[in-house]
Amino acid sequence: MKKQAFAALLALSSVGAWADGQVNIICSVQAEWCNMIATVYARTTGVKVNLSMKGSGEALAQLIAEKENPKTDVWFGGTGDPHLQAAEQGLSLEYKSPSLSQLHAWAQQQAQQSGFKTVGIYSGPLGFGYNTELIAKKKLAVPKSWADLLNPALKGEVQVANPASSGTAYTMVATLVQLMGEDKAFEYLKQLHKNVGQYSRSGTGPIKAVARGESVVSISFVHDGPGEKINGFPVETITPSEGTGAEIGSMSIIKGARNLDNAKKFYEWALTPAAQEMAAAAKQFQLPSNKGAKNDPRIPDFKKIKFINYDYAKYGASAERRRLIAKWEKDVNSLPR
Ligand code: S7P
Repeated sequence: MKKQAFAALLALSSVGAWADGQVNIICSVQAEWCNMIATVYARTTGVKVNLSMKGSGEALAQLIAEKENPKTDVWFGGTGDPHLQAAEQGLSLEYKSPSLSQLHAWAQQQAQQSGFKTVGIYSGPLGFGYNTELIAKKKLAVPKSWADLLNPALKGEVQVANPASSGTAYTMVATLVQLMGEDKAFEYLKQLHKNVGQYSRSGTGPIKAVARGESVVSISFVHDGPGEKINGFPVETITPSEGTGAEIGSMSIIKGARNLDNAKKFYEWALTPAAQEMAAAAKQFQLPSNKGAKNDPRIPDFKKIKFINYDYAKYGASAERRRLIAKWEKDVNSLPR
């Protein structure tokens, strides 16, 4: 959506002071996108939007904590695996949107796999971000493969989030396990650990650190790169030559939502092409799930990326996530660097 269209949408709205109630949303995409959807939705519908911004891992933790007394109506965005765990743990509500047939197959599959307790709203590939100026200054080669990240010259220069708190980093662990087999993947993670300068709490932290010159390379969703570049930072992205995984960013209605009607209305709106095009307007370049949404040219070209056949059902299961994270803590994170 163009800036002028967004401004016109705001100007058109003349609704009263939250005459139509409220909706409480946990928003797990970046702040600019969260704020844009909240503002446009509130101004065009008269529904007050209470936003709480949290990464996917943290959002799931909050929903578990408030299970007996939910304060959230909709969980918008965030990696798909924790949305599947929320579905499995009875935290989200079954809801079959009449718009499902307008969505790409991967988004519909996410809904079916969860018993219609979540739905795909975007997708994006996992890869690397790198600081072009630091790479040149340190005379390093651009990492093109998972293997390249083990280069001893990158010691302390790789940033990735902690899989225990971040859906992005969990996607990395699950991707490597599927790509290499579990034993080799954990051997790889132990080697990678030597080059990791810091495990951040949130999945978007590493590419921001790279963009600001605090680290050379990040393991990140590559759709988070163009926004940093637009903001003037020297950052590029690449996907690994051996293959990679992708997230199915998802949305769920919370079971026990206090504002259920408004939750369903927001959910329907968020699946429309116009709402999904706001991502690019907010400098976020995930692939929208509605087939009718216009795709910004800065969205990664999925046809040029080598993908693994990511098993969302298996790696979205709570027991598998718990097992892999515990193993990562014990076998990898406990090692000295
Ligand atoms: O909006 C950018 C993005 O990378 O952040 C989302 C997610 O909240 C990341 O969560 P973690 O902090 O738990 O890794 C992604 O879904 C999204 O693409």
